[in-house]
Amino acid sequence: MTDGLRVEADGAVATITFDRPDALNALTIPIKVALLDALRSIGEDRSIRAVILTGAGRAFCAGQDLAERDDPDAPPLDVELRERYNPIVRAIRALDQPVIAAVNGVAAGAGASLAFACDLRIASADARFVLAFGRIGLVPDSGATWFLPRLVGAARAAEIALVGDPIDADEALRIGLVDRVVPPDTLMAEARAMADRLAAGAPRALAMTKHALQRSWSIDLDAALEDEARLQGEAGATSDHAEGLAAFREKRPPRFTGE
Ligand code: LHQ
Repeated sequence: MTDGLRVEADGAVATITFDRPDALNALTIPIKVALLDALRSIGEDRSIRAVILTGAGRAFCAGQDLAERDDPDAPPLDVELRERYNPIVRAIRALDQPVIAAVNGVAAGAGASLAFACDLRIASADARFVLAFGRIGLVPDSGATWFLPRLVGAARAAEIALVGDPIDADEALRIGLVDRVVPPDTLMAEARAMADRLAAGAPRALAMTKHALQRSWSIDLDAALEDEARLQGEAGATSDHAEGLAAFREKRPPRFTGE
């Protein structure tokens, strides 16, 4: 556990909370190191079947801590990205467990990018996304140039990235940047309900689905069809598939084990 990041497991759901509310959960090096460690250990923990990423206070995450950049010994930006941000984005994508961003407030810069990297986004009505990079003379990073056009299409991505106007929760829902918008006081309950649903799913099939959706962006239809056939062969050989069929026949909810 590190100052600025809380990681809690409750049953099959792990919740990672950016916890530096006075600085809108801006990311320092220790927080980034702790986040990467947490993602890696969750990845090895088969008892965790879904992950929630959220922020304490009125922000999800304001991105890079700009005060940290005043340190003359701060690593160059490209090094900071290669060594700290990019591994975090890769770790979220590589997790077998689905990751839900519960966007409780402003998500700016790399904070927005981390929300984009998650599998699902539930936003509080108070949430807003700010592609703050351009305002400080930087380019979108931590996957923003890759995720944004895939989430909202090329034209909207260009406007969001180049013009940089904040996007409120309703607009984010309208353009497909978030999956649903809920009242602020119900956000965590809604995220938890979604996490519980995912945690009750067949873990290997969900993991294969997550990774297949990801791969689909870089392969053609023939390759995707073959990918699906290969994965279905694997999924069909699991005990969870047999359990799913038995539960259907017996008209009861399935009890998936991940086997
Ligand atoms: C902050 C921050 C913050 C420190 C609010 N840092 N204190 C990767 C590679 C390496 C380096 C470069 O960057 C990157 C990727 C990036 O993430 S670049 C983008 C970095 N983030 C930003 O530029 C966002 C800066 N923040 C803002 O624009 C605003 O604070 C937003 C729009 C997020 C929220 O605005 P307000 O709701 O009006 O809040 P505020 O500005 O009053 O902030 C509240 C406090 O939080 C304030 O501190 P204070 O002591 O005055 O109360 C801010 O200084 C602090 N804070 N963001 N990133």
